[in-house]
Amino acid sequence: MNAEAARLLQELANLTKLVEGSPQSFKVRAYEKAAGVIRDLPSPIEDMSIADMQKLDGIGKATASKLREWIDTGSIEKLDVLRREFPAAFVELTKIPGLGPKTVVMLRDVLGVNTVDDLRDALDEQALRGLPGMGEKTETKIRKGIDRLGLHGKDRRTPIAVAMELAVEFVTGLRQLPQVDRAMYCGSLRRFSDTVGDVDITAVSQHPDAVMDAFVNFPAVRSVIARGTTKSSVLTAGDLQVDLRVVPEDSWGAAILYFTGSKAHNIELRQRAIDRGWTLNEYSLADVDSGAVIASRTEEEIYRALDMVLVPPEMREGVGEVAAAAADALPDPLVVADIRGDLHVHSTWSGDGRSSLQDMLDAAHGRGLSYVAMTEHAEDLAINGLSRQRVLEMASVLEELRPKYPAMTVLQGAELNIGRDGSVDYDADFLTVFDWCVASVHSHFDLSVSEQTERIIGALHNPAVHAIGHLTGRKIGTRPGISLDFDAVLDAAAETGTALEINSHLQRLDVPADWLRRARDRTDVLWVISTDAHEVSEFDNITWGAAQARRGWVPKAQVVNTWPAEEFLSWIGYEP
Ligand code: DGT
Ligand code: CA
Ligand code: CA
Ligand code: ZN
Repeated sequence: MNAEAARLLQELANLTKLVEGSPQSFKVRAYEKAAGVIRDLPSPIEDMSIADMQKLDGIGKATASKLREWIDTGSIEKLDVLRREFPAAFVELTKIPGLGPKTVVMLRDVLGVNTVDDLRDALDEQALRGLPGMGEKTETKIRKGIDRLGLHGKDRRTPIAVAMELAVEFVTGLRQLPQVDRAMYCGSLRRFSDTVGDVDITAVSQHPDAVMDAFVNFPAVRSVIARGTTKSSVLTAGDLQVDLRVVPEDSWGAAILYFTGSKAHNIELRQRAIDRGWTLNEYSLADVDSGAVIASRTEEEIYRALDMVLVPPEMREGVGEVAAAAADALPDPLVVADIRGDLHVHSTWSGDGRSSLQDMLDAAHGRGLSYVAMTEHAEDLAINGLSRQRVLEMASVLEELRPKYPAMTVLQGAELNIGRDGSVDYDADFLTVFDWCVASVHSHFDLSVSEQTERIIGALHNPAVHAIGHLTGRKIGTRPGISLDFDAVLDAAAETGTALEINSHLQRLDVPADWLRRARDRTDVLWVISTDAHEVSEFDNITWGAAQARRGWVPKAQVVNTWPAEEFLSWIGYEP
């Protein structure tokens, strides 16, 4: 319930931005803050009275009574009114970079633009350029934004971060039902695509009817598209479709294999079955003539029968994995347990960190990491970077903390900002204070390909820089990444020995998987998988970083933080 309540508050915040014409108004910030509080709340919100809620830091009376209204009645009148005023198709417009709430409301009032498709029409008619503050350049920028976000019509897809949260909630809810023996999300989400068209859940139960009853009544369900005994589909807020299929225990392996896809992967598997006189469908791998089942209960058995090693779900894209699995030539799949250090971590020393330095180190230690780099933001990030003075203060704090962690090497790092010209913070002399530096793009997202490429190559050549953080700077579904000549970046990374980060945040997953795959034969490039954690719970994001690396066919040996401490520390020239 808390996750759903937090989403409703966030939706209230988003719609209020449109009413107030500003993303920064007091009300908007209050809703956003409350959403964050509810999301992290350990106890169920439905057990709290209005008075209890108001005792939470960040929840005022108005928000508390809206939450109570939702718990008691299942809806919030204020939200319903706003949804009528600003339908989902209209709200979509606010996701286009450069279009603020004021502008989209103006476009609606002046040009009758209600949807992204309307906006495309208006652009085609050059209707925007006469409006205040708009010209030909703005039109081009907006058009590019629409194309790159894939926001139009049937192509509309949901970012993995949004879909994952919902899918996990559904799967957890299903597993808690006494009638459910197994449940798992499949489809593009299990393959770890950046965006998904819908969520496909497969479950095993002896009582499918009871399962469907519970499913269509889950808190996140906004409306029911179809309700059957073995298959149902629902829509959640934000119009994400979730399909649930209940299958017999005997078919579990065949079913999750089939519904995980991809279609291209399934077609190649089916061909291997046909070559052997068999059929493969969502029920089983079976002999064509006798109908005898050859394998069906687990994916492993099916792959084995087809003379293949198991293909990790993230690799099932029909890009050569079937041939590789038949030749046992897949890269050894990288798993979380392979990762021995985290080299991009923030604490409250950075203005946007949410856990203290000591809590972050305790958590890293508790996870059994053998090295960790505290990479606080650097001085050029005006709002929350560390001044030189603060860096030196932190050095002595770290010195005091180190003896607490005999089994873990604590590095003083920095997340440097790559300037427009490829330069970074501080100066060459001062940078020697740091044991490990990540350099990332946090500004100037709109430069040309050649400018961006040169900028990154400049940072790669900086002797203080060990790794480039979140290479493209994309936020999936909200901000396109910078344009780069990736091959030139790979060449420079190889030449300088600077690693490229795979950022584990679900909103980032940066370097993108298709780029990683493009680099899969580059044995000369080094990678580092980092959480970029800003609070203790975000160390868990390493699960996503490992999945991203599998999806990108990244060879384990080239990932520097899978190396034992001694090897890694000698690579960076660290002397305690
Ligand atoms: P999405 O939802 O567009 O992000 O991508 P998927 O891969 O999740 O596709 P979806 O939801 O249409 O179907 C789920 C899986 O069902 C898909 O990955 C493969 C499997 N499948 C097997 N055969 C077929 C087929 O003939 N048509 C479709 N649509 N899916 C199939
Ligand atoms: Ca799907
Ligand atoms: Ca589907
Ligand atoms: Zn960071």
